[in-house]
Amino acid sequence: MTISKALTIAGSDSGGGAGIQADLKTFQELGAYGMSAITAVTAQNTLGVHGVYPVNIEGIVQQIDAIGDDLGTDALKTGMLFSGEVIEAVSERIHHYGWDNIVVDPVMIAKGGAKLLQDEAVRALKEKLIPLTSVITPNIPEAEVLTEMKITSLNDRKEAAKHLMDMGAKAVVIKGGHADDKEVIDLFFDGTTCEELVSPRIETLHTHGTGCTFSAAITAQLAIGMTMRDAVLTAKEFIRAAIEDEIGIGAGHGPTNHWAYNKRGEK
Ligand code: PXL
Repeated sequence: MTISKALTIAGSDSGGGAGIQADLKTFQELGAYGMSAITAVTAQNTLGVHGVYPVNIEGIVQQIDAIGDDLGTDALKTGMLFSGEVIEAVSERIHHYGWDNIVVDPVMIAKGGAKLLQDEAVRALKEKLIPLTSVITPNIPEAEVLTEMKITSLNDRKEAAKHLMDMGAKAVVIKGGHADDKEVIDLFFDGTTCEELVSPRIETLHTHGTGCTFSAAITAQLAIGMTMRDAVLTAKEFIRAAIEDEIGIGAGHGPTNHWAYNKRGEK
C-alpha cells in the first residue's frame, strides 16, 4: 500500500476547529497521512483567540527538517505563519527540499479580529512564498491586501487572480464567502481556465476554521494524486458538507464538521 503524505505548516488552535487540528482531521478524512510543523500556539475556543505564542524560527525549521530528512511529503499547506521571518525560513526550506504541491492559505486575521500575520509579513509572502505556490486560496479581504486592489465586482476578482498569478502562483482560488452575493462564487484560475464555482450560501454561525479546512482538503487531494481542478472541486464538497452538518459545540463560532463528507458517502 502506498501512503500519501501531507504536511501542514501552521498554527495550533486549542479549540480544534481551525489551524493544524482542522488540517490533520481533514487529511485523515481524505486519505492522506498527516504531519505538522507548528508555527505558533494559540489559546483559543469558539469565543475567540485568548493568546498567541509564536514558536521560534529554530523550532519551526527543526520540525520541517525532521520531516524533510526522513518522511518527505507529497503535498503541503501553509496556514498561520505570523511573521516575515517565519515566511522566509519556511520558503527557504520548501525550496531546499524541492517540494511540490504547495497550497498557501494566506491567513491574516482570525474571525474575532486577532492578528495572525504581522503587517510587515505581507511583503515576504509576495516575494518569497507566492513564487513557490501551486495554489493560493485567499478570501476577498486577503486578496485585497495582497494585490492592493479594492475588490467589489466579479471582474475585480478575475483581475486579482491574474495579479496573484503574475506574482508566481500557478493557480488561484479567490473564495467568495465574504462577498454579499446571494450564492457563494469562488473563482478558480489556473492560467488557462477561469471558472466560477458556485454553491449555495449556508446561513450559520459555525464557520470557524473553514479556510483552514478548505485548503487542507485541497492539499490532501493533491497528495493522493488528484489534478488541481479536481482537488479544488472535492475540497468544495468537503467544506460544504462540513458547514451544512454543523455539530453545535461551544458557545460562540463553532467548528465545522470534519466527519460530514465521508459520513454522507456511507449513507
Ligand atoms: O482560520 C484562520 C486561522 C488559522 N490558524 C489558526 C487560527 C485561525 C483562526 O482562528 O486560530 C491557528
